[in-house]
Amino acid sequence: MSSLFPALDAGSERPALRFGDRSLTYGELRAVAGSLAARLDGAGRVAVWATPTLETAVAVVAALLAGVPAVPLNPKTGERELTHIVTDSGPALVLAAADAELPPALASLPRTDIPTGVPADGSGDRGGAGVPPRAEPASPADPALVVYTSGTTGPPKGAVLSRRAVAATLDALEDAWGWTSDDVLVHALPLFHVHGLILGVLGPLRRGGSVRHLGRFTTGGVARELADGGTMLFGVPTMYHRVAEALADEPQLAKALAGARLLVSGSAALPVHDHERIAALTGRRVIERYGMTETLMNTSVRADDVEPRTGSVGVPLPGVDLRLVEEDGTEITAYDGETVGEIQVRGPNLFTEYLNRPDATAAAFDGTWFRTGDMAVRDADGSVRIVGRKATDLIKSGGYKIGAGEIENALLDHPGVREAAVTGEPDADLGERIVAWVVPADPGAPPSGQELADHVAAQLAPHKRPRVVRYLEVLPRNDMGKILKRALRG
Ligand code: MCA
Ligand code: AMP
Repeated sequence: MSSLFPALDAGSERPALRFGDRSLTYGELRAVAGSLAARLDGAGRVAVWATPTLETAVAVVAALLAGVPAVPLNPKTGERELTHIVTDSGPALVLAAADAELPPALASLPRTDIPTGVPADGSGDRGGAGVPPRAEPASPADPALVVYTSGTTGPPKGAVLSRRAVAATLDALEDAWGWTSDDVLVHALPLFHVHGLILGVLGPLRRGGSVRHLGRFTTGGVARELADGGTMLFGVPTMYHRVAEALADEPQLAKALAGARLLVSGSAALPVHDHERIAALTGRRVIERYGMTETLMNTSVRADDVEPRTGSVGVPLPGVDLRLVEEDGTEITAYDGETVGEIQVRGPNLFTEYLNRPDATAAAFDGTWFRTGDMAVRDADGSVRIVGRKATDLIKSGGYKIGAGEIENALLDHPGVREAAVTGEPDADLGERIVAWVVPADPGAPPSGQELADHVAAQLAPHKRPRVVRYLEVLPRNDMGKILKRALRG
């Protein structure tokens, strides 16, 4: 793997990135990201203020060209979580769009504005002629990105993802999806997670194709871009649910989806009802792939699969070993569609470690196998169906993974809260919604649900805020004092 982005080395007038009315060709991206990369050489880790804009894509590409690991930051992250991420990852500087306002938690970091205009030295004509391709100094085992992800307890951990892992996962998807330089990917995913950033931006760039990012998700935006040359759509189930809801009233949307080459859903399970509504109204089947921040992509339904695969996440990707394991560690050999076990994986797609957390890294592996915590069955043809999750304290809401423990800790920091427990409840739109069970410090004057939601949003992130708050006089506990979450029901 000499380069993560062969098409960027070549430079051309082909479109690479489009965000709203701003775009860059491969030649322009080479010039802009190349000049930023020259300034980052040897910088150590760099944080990227990952707004859903052209700047974020340029900054991450520049960091990769410079061989400097990038730490994408959710620009809506609250104070407590941002302070943790910055302290833990220790970036040398933060890259941000020139017009971005940075919060106090980043005040101590030097800031570099991300350019998006081609340098004025003549190196950036549309084809980028005259700019020598940059040698990427890093080796495949070197870190490309550190992506923060929630666990059941404690603050988020930084998953260190190597250049090899990024390349391996994207090349495996090329095979599974017939992904080529002719593909124009449309999406509106956030750019601080694997789905939106690695698959959704680095994916098209590695293929020499292009990406059109909508800035924010709307069904109208999806319809417009797919009708105007988009060939692929990536989304989380909440987005496909909203598409399914809108189809009856938006004939242009159905037509645009019908014309796409590939509709891909991931990050959480797409409910059968939404699969079926989309298939019925567009004639197209959404395919699912299954991955994790720590493993990148593990399985996918193949684009050339002729069978409808509703409810399946497909077969292991090339290079990925996957096994199912019983509670006692015994490997399940049956491909019977009913024996449930934990998915464990190994392959070049796996993360290297959790940053500064050798304990957590060691606990995540069973020998060379990574324990995903996802429970599944395998069908006779090797395809995998996910049936649940080992940890009840992990919630998937809108495709975001959220640990109950981090929300409980934030709630307990509120002076009006004496005790708190957090659970996930089924939600047609979000998959699961976060429910906070609160024993108020003063039963006569409990803090309002809005106040607690705002508190969690300000400390952690808006997507971690409770959508429902229920008040109790005491939390149900067992003899050992452990909260009985199963006894908490609406
Ligand atoms: C509401 N808002 C608030 C508050 N209440 N802000 C501060 N304080 C409050 N109390 C704001 C929100 O910030 C947001 O602002 C707006 O109100 C609406 O927010 P919300 O209702 O939460 O969400 P939504 O706009 O309805 O978003 C649904 C969504 C989103 C678009 C589907 O959940 C999403 O983008 N999900 C993608 C998750 C993802 O990419 N996961 C990948 C990780 P504003 O309007 O300004 O936005 S998993 C992964 O990477 C693995 C590898 C995999 O397999 O893919
Ligand atoms: P994250 O840690 O945020 O990267 O989320 C990874 C988790 O998302 C996995 O462990 C799964 O539980 C879930 N996930 C991802 N893709 C799918 C899918 N297609 N179907 C069901 N669950 C999924």
